[in-house]
Amino acid sequence: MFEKILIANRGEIALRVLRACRELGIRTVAVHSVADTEAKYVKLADESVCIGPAASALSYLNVPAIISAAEVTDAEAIHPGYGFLSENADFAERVEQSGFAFIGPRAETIRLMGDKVSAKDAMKAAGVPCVPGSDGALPEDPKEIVKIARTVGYPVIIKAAGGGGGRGMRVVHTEAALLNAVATTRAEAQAAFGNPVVYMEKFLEHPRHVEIQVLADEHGNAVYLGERDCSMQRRHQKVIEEAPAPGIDRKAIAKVGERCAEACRKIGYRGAGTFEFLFENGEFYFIEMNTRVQVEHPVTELITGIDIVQAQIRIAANEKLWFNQKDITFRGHSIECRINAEDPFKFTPCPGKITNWHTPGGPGIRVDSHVYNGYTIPPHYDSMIGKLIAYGDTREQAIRRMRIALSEMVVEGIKTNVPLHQELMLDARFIEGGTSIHYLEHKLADRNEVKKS
Ligand code: MV4
Repeated sequence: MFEKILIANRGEIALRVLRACRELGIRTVAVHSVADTEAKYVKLADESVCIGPAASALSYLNVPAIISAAEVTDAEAIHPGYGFLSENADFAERVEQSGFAFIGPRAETIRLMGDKVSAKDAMKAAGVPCVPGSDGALPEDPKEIVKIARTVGYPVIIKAAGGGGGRGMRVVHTEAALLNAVATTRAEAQAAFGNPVVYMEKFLEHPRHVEIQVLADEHGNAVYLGERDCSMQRRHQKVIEEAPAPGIDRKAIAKVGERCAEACRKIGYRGAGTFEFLFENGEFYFIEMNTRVQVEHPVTELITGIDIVQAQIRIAANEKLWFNQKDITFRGHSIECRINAEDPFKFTPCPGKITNWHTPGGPGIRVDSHVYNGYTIPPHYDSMIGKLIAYGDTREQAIRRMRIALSEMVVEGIKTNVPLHQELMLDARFIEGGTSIHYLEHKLADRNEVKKS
């Protein structure tokens, strides 16, 4: 096992990785920007290194500074967390070339999944069900493009190979709009990602976002840890996640989960990963793969009892998976509310000083947050200040516990989205379960309509 790990991230995930390291008896190095000198994980880490000014581009994205910090502190491995450099194949390559272990997949795997066309090709070849569409990149020939769209059937969606997570896509409803949409998406993709390659899919109108968590080791073993439903989102930012996904047949999950695990074995995947699917009319359609630990990993941890961050570290240290698929059991239900420092109605960020902070507790409640009473949220980063995670024997119990937890939560000095979560935990459609990816946005639009009238 490693003796010392450098954590190349900030916020709650830096603290989460630090705690995993502690439990494994591994010493930690926190790297931080000037703006995060007072952060909790910086103080709790065994060592810390300031790697640059507040701007992420000069600190948390500063590859030479991070590698130098690993060198001077004699760390053996680097955990990238999520966001920042976590899915940057060049970073993973530089880390390994500098003699450190990258806690994540091999650079070539990150590169394969970073290109959404090659990711889909690889998954299709490995037997993962995909959204029907162009097989690979769209050709230049307009006649060919029109032909492909006729075969797929309108509406279609044009997506950038270099995009992902909702960036660089355009829905097309008619043949008349097709070629313009392709040209515009290409131009935007070139400008945003330096890659004009686009592909086409059938546009699914009311899907749910259901993702499969996997773990794979360097010895050919791979398992799936069930699914998460992340449909409750606004502008491609997830707001609530839960596991298991309400109302989906367990046999269907086992089938798609096994396909994902088998795909991991086929491509030689290493570490934790997430297969993103759209789920509509009882079918799963792969869209993208994430090669990092995800914000919402705790809901899976609570229903499986498996520590995903520790698993990432042990896999990076070349350990064999210490359990197999039949040892994994799914018990109870877990829901996560992302707590953001933002206006609960206008969604504008609201950084500043927390003048009073009390977190809830009691049976089945977990709070993953790096903030504390008197902490000042810097304006330079993401507005998520923590995650409230509830567990119960049933979904109903998890919801009840979440309502109580939200009522106990005290955050003063800044605005947060706690009132939105309180509203959602009482929302009839949420309580029923199984809402589509559009539900929250429609609900918020309706709410604004009511306010205007
Ligand atoms: C789609 C889709 C409908 N049909 N693909 C958005 C994020 C990116 N990961 C893929 N996205 C979508 N791809 C087809 N063929 C709808 C979306 C989508 C979405 C997906 C997941 C979660 C939230 C979303 C919000 C809007 C659109």
